[in-house]
Amino acid sequence: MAAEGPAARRVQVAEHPRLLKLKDMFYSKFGSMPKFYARAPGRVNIIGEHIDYCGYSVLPMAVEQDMLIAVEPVQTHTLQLANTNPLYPDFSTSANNIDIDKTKPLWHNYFLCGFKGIQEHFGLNKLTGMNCLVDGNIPPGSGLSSSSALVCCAGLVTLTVLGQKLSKVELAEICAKSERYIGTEGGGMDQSISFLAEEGTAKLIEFSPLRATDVKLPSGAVFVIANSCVEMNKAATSHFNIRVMECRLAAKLLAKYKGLQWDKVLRLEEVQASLGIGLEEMLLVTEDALHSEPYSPKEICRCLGISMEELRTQILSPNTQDVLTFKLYQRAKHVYSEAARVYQFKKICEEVPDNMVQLLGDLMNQSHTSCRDLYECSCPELDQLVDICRKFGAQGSRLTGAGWGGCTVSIVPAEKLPSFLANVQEAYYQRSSPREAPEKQNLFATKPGGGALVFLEA
Ligand code: ADP
Ligand code: NG1
Repeated sequence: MAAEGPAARRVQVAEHPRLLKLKDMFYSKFGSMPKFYARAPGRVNIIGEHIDYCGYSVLPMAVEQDMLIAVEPVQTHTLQLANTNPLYPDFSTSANNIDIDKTKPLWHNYFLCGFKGIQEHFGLNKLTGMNCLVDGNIPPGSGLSSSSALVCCAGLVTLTVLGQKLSKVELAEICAKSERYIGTEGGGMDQSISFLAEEGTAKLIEFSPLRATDVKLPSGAVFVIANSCVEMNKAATSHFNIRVMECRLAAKLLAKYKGLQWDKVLRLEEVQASLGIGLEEMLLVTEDALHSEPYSPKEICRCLGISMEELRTQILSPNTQDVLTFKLYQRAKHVYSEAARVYQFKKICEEVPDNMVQLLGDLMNQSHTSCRDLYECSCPELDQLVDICRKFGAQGSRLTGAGWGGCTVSIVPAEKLPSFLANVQEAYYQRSSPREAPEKQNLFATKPGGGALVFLEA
């Protein structure tokens, strides 16, 4: 059963200041009027970090911040992209010859990922051109998925211009796959929540097959996002892909240890599914099968009985082929324990115990510890921010998204919110070292927002 595609909503542009501004800028830029607008939101991942690409469920919600694009289809086969932010230069290319340069994650390449994904899905080689003006307000490189929001919005724009229909699940799957053209081997969390989000509810996102289930968050608490102000572009470094490869190698070694057909195995979840055992038991298997000292490529080849060439070309991604050590034990321990925390979080939300906020906070704190110590995807600024958030009233606080910078998410009892915001503002943004971006964008309470949409002028 395919769910409906993203809704098209009729709006009076004059009543929406951001749309009106975009429309005016579009006219100044292209000398014509946009025919429609599309938006796709960013997200905050509440719990379940770095486990989507291992096949495990995650628990994000969409945020209000989004990518908004004004669009005019044109008869030429030229794709013209402009951005309201002067940091992102204009770009133009033939719509029939999309080339995505993996060596430089320039902003327009994210648009091209979504564009190409839809083009390929329908097997089209002569695409109509379009003029697009992009306006985004998700802080970039901050773990709130600005990149995926852009890929998803571009995918939705392309689908709309083609006059085709796809379900939200199909769109999410296409965009998850096509964002990998940028070079990062991400899971599908960001694209899934961008399309499948619904206002007022977080979602448990499960994979293979992709599906989303409502998770009702506690009414007595607020989720607060705080930006460490350390920006980190996933595609410009190899941190992210190294983790994906470490998980892949750990899955293969665990599968081999358990006598499974390891060469077909890519994800840690597949090992668990093949063994038919629980996550607790997988942690014990990990302790038996792997050692905590880092593995050299040579040792991995010996364990798997493959050549260095096979390891490099058949298992590793292009930007991880020269990595000297892989930490398999620590990464697998993080993944199996984090996957268990996601289910515990959902169960607590369903059972609504009296000390719910405290229990959820404890899980978020454990998640941060695991990200910091086992997965090593935190950084000193994130650790400092998490400590400050806890000190001023958060029941739990953790990094969110890929890490190595970006944002934290904290669960704060509703009555403590005003003092929490004032104190964290003082302690992190003013006292330690004055951070530049305006206060509202750095520290804000957030609620589950809605998913991607097309707007037509009424
Ligand atoms: P994240 O998805 O966590 O925000 P990424 O490093 O994956 O971080 O993606 C950030 C990149 O997305 C930016 O470097 C930029 O290329 C692109 N991007 C983000 N916001 C915008 C925007 N408003 N307009 C154009 N490109 C954007
Ligand atoms: P962000 O926070 O957008 O960099 C990345 C991945 C997710 C997930 C998280 C970590 C992409 C597009 N996104 O998100 O799939 O693995 O890291 O949980 O690669």
